[in-house]
Amino acid sequence: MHSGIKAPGDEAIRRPGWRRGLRLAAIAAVGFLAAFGFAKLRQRLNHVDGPPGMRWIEPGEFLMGSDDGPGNERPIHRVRLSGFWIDSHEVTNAEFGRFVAATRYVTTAERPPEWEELQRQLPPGTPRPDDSRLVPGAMVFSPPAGPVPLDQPATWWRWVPGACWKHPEGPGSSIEGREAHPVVQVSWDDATAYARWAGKRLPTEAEWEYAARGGLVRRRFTWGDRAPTDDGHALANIWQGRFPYRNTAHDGFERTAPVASFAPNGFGLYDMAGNVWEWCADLYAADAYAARGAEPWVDPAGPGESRDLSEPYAPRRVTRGGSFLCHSTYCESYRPAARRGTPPDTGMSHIGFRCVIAGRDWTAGTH
Ligand SMILES: [Ca+2]
Repeated sequence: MHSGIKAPGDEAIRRPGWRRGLRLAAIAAVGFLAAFGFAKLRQRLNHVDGPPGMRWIEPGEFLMGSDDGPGNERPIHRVRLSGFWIDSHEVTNAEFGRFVAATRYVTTAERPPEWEELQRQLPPGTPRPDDSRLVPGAMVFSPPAGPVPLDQPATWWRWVPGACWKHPEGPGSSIEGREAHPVVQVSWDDATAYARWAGKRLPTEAEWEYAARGGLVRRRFTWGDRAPTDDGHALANIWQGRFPYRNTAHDGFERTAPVASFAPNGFGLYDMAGNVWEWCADLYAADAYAARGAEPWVDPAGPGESRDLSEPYAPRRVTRGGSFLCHSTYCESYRPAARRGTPPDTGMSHIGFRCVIAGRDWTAGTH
């Protein structure tokens, strides 16, 4: 028989297998399309139903903290959270500007510091500073000319009278051209006031970390375990070079970057690592996790009082996410477990925030 002609028997044997393959492929295709369509539909519903610029974070449980980081991140413990909406990016200068225009809000950095308030945060007996020091201003990152001891942040931070959100580096600087950058030089009070105006609130520290992890479990970074390098593919706006005096800005940004300049995490959230630190609602306690046992903590709202042995007089609020100043040789605070306590009344070049709305239901605000 000619090899190109099939015997009737061959056809009969082959056809069922061929048909079965086709049927399986069809089923797989339908399944894929259904899943894809469902995901798309869900995404669209999110888009239509959700607050603008926010992502829905499903209720769930996660492992908070780390076992190999600084003591204030330990131990890893279980946390269960209700669902919430979270801003997909940090609050920008443009957004903050709309708030200020609508409310004529004056930020902490634009008001003269009150001695009575300062006094409460300083060791008893601290003399009153000269009036020339009690002027509006904020802390501006000012890189030294060369290497300095890394335990002396005062060598790279400068109190600049007149520095505020509109003039982040002081008088003469402006946010023109930086409308899409995260707002900085805002205090915890400023961030809270903005959130209230927007019908939102600041995230709890637990909500922030859950969102930052983007669904990954026990990973070192928001994108996985690959450590950023000084000359490799940029994963976030952090520091490259020698901290704090030589920044090669290999990632494209010496200071803040426009929000969403880097890839989002698994939950579609931008800049949960680097760019600017973000205020959280919680008071800061270095040992906040110590009392948390094996049972999951449900919707933890942080300690009732601020505890930080290194700063016994100044109550602090939690900041998260690290900033454009973070480098592995100084602080690897772009890790999602990293946490820091920051005086709530101080504006700084590298601190901003984002907001959340608790629960699926939300009411459209007027803004
Ligand atoms: Ca950078």
